[in-house]
Amino acid sequence: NTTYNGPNVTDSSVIKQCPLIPPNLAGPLVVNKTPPELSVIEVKFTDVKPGGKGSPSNCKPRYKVAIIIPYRDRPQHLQTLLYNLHPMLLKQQIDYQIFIVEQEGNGPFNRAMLMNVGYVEALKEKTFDCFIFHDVDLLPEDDRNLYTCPEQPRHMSVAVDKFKYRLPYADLFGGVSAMSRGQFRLVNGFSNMFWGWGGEDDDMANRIKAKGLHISRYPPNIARYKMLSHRKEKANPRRYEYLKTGKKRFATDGLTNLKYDLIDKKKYKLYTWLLVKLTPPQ
Ligand code: NGS
Repeated sequence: NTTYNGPNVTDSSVIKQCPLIPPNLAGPLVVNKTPPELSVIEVKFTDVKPGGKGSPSNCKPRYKVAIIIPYRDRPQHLQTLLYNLHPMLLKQQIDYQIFIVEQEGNGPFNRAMLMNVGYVEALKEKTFDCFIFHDVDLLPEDDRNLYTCPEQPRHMSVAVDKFKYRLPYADLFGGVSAMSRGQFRLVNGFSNMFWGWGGEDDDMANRIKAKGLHISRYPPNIARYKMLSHRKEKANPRRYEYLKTGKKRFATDGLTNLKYDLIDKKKYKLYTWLLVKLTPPQ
């Protein structure tokens, strides 16, 4: 007469949950701005699985994380980011996948809309818990900056070398930011109205506040990044106007009216690539 007491936790065949704090973090990282060719990186990164996926082999990850990178025409930046990001994410013992969401055509760039697309398309693959929205030109400098699901939306790129490692203003939510699946749905994602540079992240900060959430941050000695240099993009002259009137559109402008065509999708070794044609909202 034996009673079953559930799985034996001392049994080495049962994989345990990963520790809350990953054990092999180093702290400050050596950032490399001159990476080898992509084909060389692909061979070198044996722990990265096709589609740009990684997960720990010896413990059960706590978080399923989609890294969403809005993109167009920055191959050098992409190569550099992938070279620096994958090793850090592998050490963080998360279950992750990198999505490059590329805007088709030469029209004004819509970073926010690409991130909305990334959220929707990533969820077709897996029920990710957490979404990290990541500019292609920002390289993390410390592996204690965990790419995990925050209790509150988390602004990750707190201290950037370009701003002398000081936060330019308190409500900044641009660069790299993290939101849970539920938080992003709650705020209806990003606005689809911001074509050209600027403002879309400030509108998201307003959405976050309007839903009673707040922006959280790691300390600046950890949430550090180097920015790769590039030409300044053309700013959207209407961004202040849209910001001012944003509140009345929070419920109707975002995930709820997102329109796009997925032109192509490929799983490369180091990332999942989505080519997207955006349709401006009516
Ligand atoms: C603000 C922009 C934000 C932008 C931030 C930092 O002025 O979208 O600068 O930009 N807001 C408006 O234009 C209304 S950065 O220098 O990092 O490119 O994120």
